[in-house]
Amino acid sequence: MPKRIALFGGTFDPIHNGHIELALAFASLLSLDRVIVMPTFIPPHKLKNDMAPAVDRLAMCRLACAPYKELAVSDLEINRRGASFTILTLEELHRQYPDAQLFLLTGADMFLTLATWYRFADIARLATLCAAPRDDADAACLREYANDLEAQGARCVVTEFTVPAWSSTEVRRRLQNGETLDGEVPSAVAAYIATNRLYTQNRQYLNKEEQYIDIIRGRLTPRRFEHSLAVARQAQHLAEKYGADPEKARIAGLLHDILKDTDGDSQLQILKDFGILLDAVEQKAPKLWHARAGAVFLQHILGIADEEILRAVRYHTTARAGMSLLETVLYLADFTSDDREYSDVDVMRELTERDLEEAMRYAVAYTIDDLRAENRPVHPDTLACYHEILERTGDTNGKGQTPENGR
Ligand code: DGI
Ligand code: FE
Ligand code: FE
Repeated sequence: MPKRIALFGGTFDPIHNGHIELALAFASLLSLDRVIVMPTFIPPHKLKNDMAPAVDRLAMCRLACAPYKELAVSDLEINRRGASFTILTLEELHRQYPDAQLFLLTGADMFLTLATWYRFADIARLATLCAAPRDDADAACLREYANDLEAQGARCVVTEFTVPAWSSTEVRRRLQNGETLDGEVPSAVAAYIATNRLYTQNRQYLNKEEQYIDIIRGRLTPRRFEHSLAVARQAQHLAEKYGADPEKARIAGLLHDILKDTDGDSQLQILKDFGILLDAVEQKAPKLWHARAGAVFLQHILGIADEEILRAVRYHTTARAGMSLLETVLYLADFTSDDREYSDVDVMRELTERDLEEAMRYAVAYTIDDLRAENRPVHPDTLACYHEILERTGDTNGKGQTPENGR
């Protein structure tokens, strides 16, 4: 039986990292056995049209709290469906855990209104009232207010540390403007929002592609953005020419470098969040991360389910043995797009127009030579790709053409 339990209520629309940080900070500060995250029911007449349905708010809380053993999520208030009076919930918790000491966690804003809450005296009798300031000014305000409450017999905890003022409103605003989230919410929550298209009703895209272009514009430097558009054009062209799906090729081209300008730590974090382990060569080669992490981002955060597109992005840097036509098209489009300028880009373009296999042989040999010249590790997938081409084309005595460096 847990002995020290905190109730953390709120609309959680959506739950964000500030909420999690606050809950974990109190769990450790107060040695809590459990923090119960309790999304409030919102009566239908109070639902604003940018709010997410209760089931989704609940699901996001569950995803966000899943990694932490001290955080639990309750659907008590949502299932009760009446107005979410905190005192009723506290009394219910008191019935369930008669021996436990109860705490009530609130955001700084809410804390400053506590005295006006329905049956405040009973709330104060049942639970210790806790808040964390957002900054120093806030801290002074909260302490003064806490003193007043204590004068009325309440027990209060206002923390010494501050918790940054992240907000659900800001998360919704970003999503409505087509901006991407960047660490404001746990990755699993971002994925859920994307998959279920929450908070984006106000933004009407003509099609997916328009949305993807907005997303990469926000994430990439202007130069990398132009590169992505150029690779999309070239991938579409090659797909039309060689019989791959031009639509998929365009999308893969647009999105292939989606994480190229994201810092390495964030890329590693995305991989970690979704349980992807890097192999030994990948760990030593940060340039390879954007392809793997990019594919994971597309799948889990943008909600792209198409395996062909995901694989094309995943292998666009290393290539691999057994590549599909779409993978080959993207790989070569990345080498031959309009914006590329390395010493023998013209040879590469000419080969790509003539014969995909020859072009792959040249491109992969080029990459391997380049890496060897710089003493960087060559990924086993790249070598496997190269050996497969040599076997297929019957050229087993050496690497065929060995291009110059300079890409
Ligand atoms: O993202 P782009 O610049 O458009 O192109 P890309 O995704 O093909 O990345 C090219 C970089 O990746 C380039 O610096 C070489 C590096 N790279 C490609 N294959 C390997 C590799 N690096 C290592 N260490 N091992 C590889 O097998
Ligand atoms: Fe790339
Ligand atoms: Fe690229």
